[in-house]
Amino acid sequence: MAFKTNFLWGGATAANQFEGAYLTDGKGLSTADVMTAGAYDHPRQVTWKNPTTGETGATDFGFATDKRQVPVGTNPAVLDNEYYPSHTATDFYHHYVEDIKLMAEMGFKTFRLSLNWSRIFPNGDDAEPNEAGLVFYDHVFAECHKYHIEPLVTLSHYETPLNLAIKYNGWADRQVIDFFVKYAKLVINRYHDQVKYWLTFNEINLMDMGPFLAGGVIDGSPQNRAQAAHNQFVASALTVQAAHAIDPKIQVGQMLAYSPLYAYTADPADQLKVQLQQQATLFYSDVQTGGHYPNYRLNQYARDGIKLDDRPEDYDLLAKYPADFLSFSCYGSNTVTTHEDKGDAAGNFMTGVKNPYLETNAWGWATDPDVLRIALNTLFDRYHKPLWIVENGIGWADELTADQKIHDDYRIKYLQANLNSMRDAVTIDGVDLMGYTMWGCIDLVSAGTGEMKKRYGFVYVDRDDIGNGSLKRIPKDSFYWYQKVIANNGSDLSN
Ligand code: BGP
Repeated sequence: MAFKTNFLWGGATAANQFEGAYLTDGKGLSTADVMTAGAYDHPRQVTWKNPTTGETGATDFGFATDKRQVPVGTNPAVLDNEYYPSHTATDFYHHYVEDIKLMAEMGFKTFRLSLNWSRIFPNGDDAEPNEAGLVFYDHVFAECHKYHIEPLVTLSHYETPLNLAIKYNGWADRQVIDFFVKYAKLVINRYHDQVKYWLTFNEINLMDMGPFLAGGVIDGSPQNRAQAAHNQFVASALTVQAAHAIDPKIQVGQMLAYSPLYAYTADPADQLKVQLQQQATLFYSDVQTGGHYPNYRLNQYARDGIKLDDRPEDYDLLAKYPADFLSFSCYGSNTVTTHEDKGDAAGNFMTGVKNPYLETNAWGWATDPDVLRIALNTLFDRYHKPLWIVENGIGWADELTADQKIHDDYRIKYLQANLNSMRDAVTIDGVDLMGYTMWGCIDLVSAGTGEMKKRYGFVYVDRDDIGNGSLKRIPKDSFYWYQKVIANNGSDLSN
């Protein structure tokens, strides 16, 4: 057994972290555009302004104690004296021809990118779309098809038009369902000949941990987060329904942030903690891919006094139009325990304790050689739907040598272990896997820290944390390694 011949090898990006051109050709502001840069030891911030008094300030990204991302009476805003990494990012907007050519050189079969919603509907609730924004993506898709690269398009990747956040508290308001579905229908109608694979919301389960990022929710109370998630589920089902009506060959997937959880000890209390914490994540795929609200979540809502603003037909839609496939990001595993502190570990928006068996990178993320096999089997056993790994990779402060090379053997080593684990899931266990897109295939801004220094790419981009650099693209050693892996369809991972 081997990977199927049409296995979709490629790389992944997101508009807010890659495109730049944050106000070019009529684009409006998005939630990403008001987020400053942070680092491993200090969080990103959301800047704000009081429209009446003119007072300005910044709040750490995440939850403020009163569950609001910015103080009452203020709005998230771009301030003059701040640096915002999304504004230029690594400027895919002006480098897409060169970048897609580099992807083709590696042999990409697919390229995951997101559309910038605020490039198309600058305020989110506009009556008419911004044609210039749509034309940009016409060109991007044409370029992909020149090289037979199949685009995989995320409709919303951590950027809600800022106006929707300010006016409606983002996805907490049901009206946003209609704005999104109008946007989704417009782009699916326009691009269905060029784009067969679509994803609705990037890492939808981030609604629990970072609702401003996941859905422009400024007041992230538990009630609002539950409502925002519900609204995104309904919007996803309506998108599946519309996409199938527009073109039956289209497939719309869910996108989940998934890290297998391990118990630190054999104490049953630790096993139970693993199970309950897994439910917090799998709730999102139980609804969006499985088509039903699970009892464990409904009971929790009842206990917490959360009441959804729902309609009976919402539940029919969820059951009738679940996601066609389940895609997920997976960078490593997390380890949890009920016992006293075992030393904190970091991860993809999730925390736990340090796993003594695993090595970590400079940001504390652990490399786990078995993680993809475990993740793929868990998700396939639960949903029996095709899977797609749409993010996996390792952030590293790559160094450019005097002769303009990047010797990223650590990245090759990480990917060899991960791809080997993925291959075992497919060839030994028979998991149905559609493709693999390595995260941040060309260097881009980190979502978690806003840094450039935390690089993931096969291609280096000359740009630093304060906005200096020529934006020149330089293939790293891993570029040539991945080229070889794709050429032999994953049968030989050696370097
Ligand atoms: C995921 C996001 C991406 C991406 C990645 C790596 O959560 O979907 O947008 O950035 O993680 O995380 P980071 O950039 O924080 O290293």
